[in-house]
Amino acid sequence: MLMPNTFPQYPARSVLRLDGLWDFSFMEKCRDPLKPDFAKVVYTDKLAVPGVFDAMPQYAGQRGTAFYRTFVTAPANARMLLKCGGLGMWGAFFWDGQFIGLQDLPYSGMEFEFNSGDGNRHELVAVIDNRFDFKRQPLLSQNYDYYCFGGIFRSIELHQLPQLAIDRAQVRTISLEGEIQVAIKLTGELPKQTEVTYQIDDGETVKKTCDVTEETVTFKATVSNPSIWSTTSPALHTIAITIGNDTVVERFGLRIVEAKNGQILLNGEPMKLRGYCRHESHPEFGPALPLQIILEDLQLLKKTGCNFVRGSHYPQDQRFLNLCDENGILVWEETVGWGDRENHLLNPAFREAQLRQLPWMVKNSFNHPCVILWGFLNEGDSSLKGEGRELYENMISTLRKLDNTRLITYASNAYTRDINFDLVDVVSLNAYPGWYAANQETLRPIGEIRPKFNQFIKFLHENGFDNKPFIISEVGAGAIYGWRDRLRAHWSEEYQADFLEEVLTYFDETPRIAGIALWQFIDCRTYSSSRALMRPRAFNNKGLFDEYRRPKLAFDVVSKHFNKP
Ligand code: ADA
Repeated sequence: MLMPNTFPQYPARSVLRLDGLWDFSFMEKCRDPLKPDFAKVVYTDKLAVPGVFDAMPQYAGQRGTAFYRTFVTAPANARMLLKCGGLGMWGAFFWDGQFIGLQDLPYSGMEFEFNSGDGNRHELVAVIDNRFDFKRQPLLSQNYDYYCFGGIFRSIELHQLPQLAIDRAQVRTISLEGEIQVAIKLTGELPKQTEVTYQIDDGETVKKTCDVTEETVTFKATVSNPSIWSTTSPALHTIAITIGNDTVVERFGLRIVEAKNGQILLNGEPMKLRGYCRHESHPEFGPALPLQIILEDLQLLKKTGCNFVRGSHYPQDQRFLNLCDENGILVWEETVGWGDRENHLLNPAFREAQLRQLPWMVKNSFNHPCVILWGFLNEGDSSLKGEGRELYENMISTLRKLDNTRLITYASNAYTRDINFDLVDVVSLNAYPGWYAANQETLRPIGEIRPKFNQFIKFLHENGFDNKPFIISEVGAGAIYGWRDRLRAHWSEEYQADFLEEVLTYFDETPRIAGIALWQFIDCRTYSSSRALMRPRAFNNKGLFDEYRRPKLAFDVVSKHFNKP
C-alpha cells in the first residue's frame, strides 16, 4: 500500500488513507463549532483533503465554519485511531455524530483513539473553523505575518488498532559506531513483560523479552553496518519492530549534535548552518502543499547551496522532513508563536496551548536526523521578567525532558533586552538592519548591517555567552519579483541582491556566527487588511523566490556564497 508519509509504517494493521474529495458545507456564523447542529448542515459541495477551502474561488478569503464529511467502512466495536497530519485554524472530529477528538493546535499532527461502535459503515465529519477568536484559538492572531488559512492541511489516516498496539519507537544514537537506544511506546492492554522482535535494515532478526515500564519498552541495540548521517552523506537506517500483532517500521539516522565553544557540532565536526526560513505556502494551496511543490522546494534549496532550513513558524509537514532526511538538509523545527506580547504570554489558555504543542512536535519528528534544533515562540517578548521568563523556563524544561538529543533555541528580537539567553543551547536573533532602517532618511542603508550584529556579538561577550553558538535566525530585505530599478531602491530586486551580498560577506567573515537563516525562502501570502501597507500585494516579499518559485536577482548572490566549499 502507498503510505502518505514514508515513515513510520504499520504493515500489520489495516490503514485507510482518507485523502480525496469530501462532502463540504460552509457556514458563516456557527455559534458553537464544538456542538454544531448537524441537522442544519447541508452538504452542497465537494472539496479536496488535504486542501484549504479559503483559497478556493468559491470561498476565497471567507472566515467561518467548514464541515467536511466522508464515509468509511470499519468493523463494529473496533479500536480505531484517527491521525491527522495538521490543520488550521481549529478542528473537531465527529464519528457517527459523536465527538471523538479536538485538533485545536494548528499545524500539529495529532491523533485520537475511539471505538468504532455499531455497524460497519460510518460517517466521519471534520468541523474546521478559521475565525480569529482568542478564546477558541489562542495560538493564532490576526497580526501574525502569514495568512492563517482554514482547512485540512495534511493527510488523514484511519488505523484499526490491535488490543496491544505500538504507538511509536524513538531511536536515539548512543555512539557513531552504531549503538542505539530504542524506546517503544505501547498503547492498549499492556502486559508487564513482552516479547519483542526487531530487525535493523536487512540484518538478523533479534528476539528478546523486555519489561514494560510506564507504557514503554526500552532496549539497546547495535546497527551492524553503521553508516553515519551527515549533510554530505545522509545515510539512513530502518528498524522494524514487532510486539504481539503489531509492527512498526521507523527510519533513523546515526548522528550526534552538540553545542560547544560557540560552535554547532555535527558528529564532532563544526558546522556552519547556511540556509533559509521557509513558510509552507503557495497562493493556490496555502500550506496544503502538493508533494511536487515540496520536492521542488527541496531542489531549489539544494541548488541555492543551503544546508539548513528554519521551518518557520510551525510544526512541519512530515513529508518535508522525510525529504530533508534524504537530502542532508538540517532543520530547525518550532511550534506556533509569532510576536506574542505580555497579553498572550501571561494568558493561561495561551500558555497551556504553547506547552501542549511540544510533545506532539517531538513525538512526530523524533526520528528525523535532519531535525537538530527545537524552537518555540518566534519573537515572543523575551524581555519579560517574572511569569514571562517562567514560560520560557517551562517550555525549555519540557523540551529537555522530551528529548535530550537536540539543541534548544528560540528566535529573539529583543536584542540586548533579552533575559532568557542563559536558558538555551543556541542564541538566535532576528534583526532587520538595513531594511527596517534605524534612520529612514538614509538612502540604501546597507551600512547599518554590520554595526547592528557586531554590537550584539559584543553584548554576548560581555554577558558571558561566548560559549553559546549564535545564529542569525532572520535577516532579509523585500523585493517585488520583476521590479528592476536603476536607483536600486527599497523593494527593487537590485536592493535585495546588494543587501544579501553585504549580509553574506559579513557572515563569511565572522566566525562567531554559527549559522544563518535568511528571511525568507519564498514570498508568502500575508495580511489582507491595511496592515498590507507594509506588505505590497498582501505578500511578505522577502523571498529569494517569489510565491511561484521564480528566482529573483539575489539568487545568484546567495548561491555564490552558499555554494562556496
Ligand atoms: C519577523 C517575523 C517574520 C516576518 C519578518 C518580517 O522577524 O518573525 O515572520 O514577519 O519579521 O518580514 O518583517
